[in-house]
Amino acid sequence: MAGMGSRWLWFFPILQILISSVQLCEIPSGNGHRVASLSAELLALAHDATREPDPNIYLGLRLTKHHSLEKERLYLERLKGVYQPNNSSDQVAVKYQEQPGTGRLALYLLALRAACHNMETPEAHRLVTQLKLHLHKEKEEIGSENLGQPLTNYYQYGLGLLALCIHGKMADVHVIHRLLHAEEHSRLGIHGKLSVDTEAMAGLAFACLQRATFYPPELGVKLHQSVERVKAKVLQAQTPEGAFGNIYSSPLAAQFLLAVGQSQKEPKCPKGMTSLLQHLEQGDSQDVLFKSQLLPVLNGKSYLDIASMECHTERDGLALGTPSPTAPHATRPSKQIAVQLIVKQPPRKLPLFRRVLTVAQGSSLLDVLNVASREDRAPLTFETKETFSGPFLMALMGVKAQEGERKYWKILRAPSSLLEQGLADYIPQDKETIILRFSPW
Ligand code: B12
Repeated sequence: MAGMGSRWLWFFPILQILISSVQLCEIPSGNGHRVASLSAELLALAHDATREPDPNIYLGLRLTKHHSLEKERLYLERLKGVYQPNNSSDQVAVKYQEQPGTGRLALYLLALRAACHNMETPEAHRLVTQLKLHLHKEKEEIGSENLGQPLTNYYQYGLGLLALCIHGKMADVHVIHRLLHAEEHSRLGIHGKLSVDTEAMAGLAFACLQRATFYPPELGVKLHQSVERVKAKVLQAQTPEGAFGNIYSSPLAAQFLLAVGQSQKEPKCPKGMTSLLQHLEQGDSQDVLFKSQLLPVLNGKSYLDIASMECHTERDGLALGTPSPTAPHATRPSKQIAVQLIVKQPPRKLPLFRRVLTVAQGSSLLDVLNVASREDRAPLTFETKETFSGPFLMALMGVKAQEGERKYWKILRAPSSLLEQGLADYIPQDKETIILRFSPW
C-alpha cells in the first residue's frame, strides 16, 4: 500500500487527542459522513437485482446505524430464496453437496439472527442441525492426529462456530477443541503462513464462546488463552502502513480487536483505523467483502454484536447511494501495454502457456486472460467461479483441482511475489510478467 497522502496529515493530531477517550480500535468520532455514505453504497449493492444476494452485505447493513428497513427486508427475502429455496421437508432429500457449505450456511444463519428471525421453527432448527453436521464433518476431516485440515478451511470452521454461538446454540466441545488446538499450534494459516483473516474469525468465535455459560470452566480458560494469543498475533502482524496482515484482512481484524480489546494505550489500533479509512477514501476498492466487514467497524461494532440485536429501535430512512465507479480501466482507453503471461504446472518444465499480450493500460488481469483466450493460435483456456470475493480462477488449459485435492492456481508477479488481489481487481503494469502456477495449499 502506498504511503499516507498529505490530505491525511491533519488526521494524526486529532487521533492522538481522541485516543485517550476511545476504546481500543474504535473509529474516532467525526467519521459520520463515511458511515452514512458506505451504508448507502452497500444498500445500492443490495438493491442491484443482477448480483447474487450476499449475506456479508446483509450483515454489514444490519450492523450500521443507518437503515432502509424495507429494502433490508426485501434483501433478506432474496437471501432466503437462495439458502432456503423450499422450506418443505423434501429439502432434506437434497444431496449434501448441493446445500450451502459450512461458511455460507454460517453466514446465512448470522443473517437470520441479525434480522431477529424467529428460530423456533422446524426449518430454522434444521438449518442449525445442518451446520452442526457440517462442523462434525469438518472436525472428522482434520483427523485424530490433529495434523490435517478441515474440509473447507479454518476460516469457515471459525465462522461456523461463531454462528452457532451467536444463536446461543451449544457446539460439540470436541469441535471447539480442534479449533483451539489448531490456533495454539499455528495451524490456522496456509502453508504455515499466518492468515490474519482466519485468526480474526477464530478469535471472534473464541470471544463469543467465552461469553457462553454452558461450557466447562477448563474450556473457558483455554478460550481466554487463545483470545489473548490471537490478539497478540493480529497486533504483531501490523504492517508499517497500519494494516493488520494486509488491507483486506484488516476490517475483520479490527472487528476482533473491537470485540476483545480495552487497552487505551495500544497505539497500533488508531494506525490500523487510519489505514482502513485511507483505503476507503482512495475509492479504489471494489471489494464488497472489505466494505461489508468494514461498515460494522465504522459503527464501533463487530459480528459479536449480532447476538444482542433487538431490531426494534432502528432509525429508518437511508437512501440508496451510488456504488463506487467500476474498475478505473473503463475510463482510460488510450495507451497499450505489454503483459507476459506464464502458466506453469510443476513438475512439468515447459509452461502450458507463455505469451506477451497487448492490452489497454488499466486492464485487469481478468481482461488479460480474456485477450489471451481470443488469440488465434493456441489460445488460453480458463474457467472461473463466482465467489463473495469475486471471480476465483478454477482452471487453466483444462487443468483444475479434483474434488478434495488441495491445489489451486496461485497468482504471482515475477519473479515470486504472491498477489494480494484476484483476477478482477489486480491491474498489471507495462512489461510485467504474471505467473499462474498450479500449487498445493
Ligand atoms: C481459504 C482462502 C483461500 C484458499 C481457498 C480454497 C478453499 N477451498 O478454501 C486458497 C489458498 C486456494 C486461496 C487462494 C487465493 N486467495 Co484466498 N483466502 C482464503 C480465506 C482465508 C477464506 C475464504 C473463505 O472460505 N471464505 C468464506 C466463504 C463462505 O466465502 P466464499 O466466497 O464462498 O469463499 C470462497 C472464496 O473466498 C474463494 N477464494 C479464496 N481466496 C480467494 C481470492 C480471490 C481473489 C477470489 C476471487 C476468491 C477467493 O475460496 C473460498 C472457498 O471456495 C480468505 C479470507 C477472507 N476474508 O475471505 C482469503 C482471501 C479471500 N484470499 C485472498 C487472495 C489474494 C487469494 C489469492 C489471489 C492469492 C494468490 N495470489 O494466488 C488466491 C486466489 C487465486 C485464484 N485462483 O483465483 C485475499 C483476497 C483479497 C482481495 N479481496 O483482493 C483474501 C481476502 C485474503 C487476504 N486478506 O489477502 N485463498
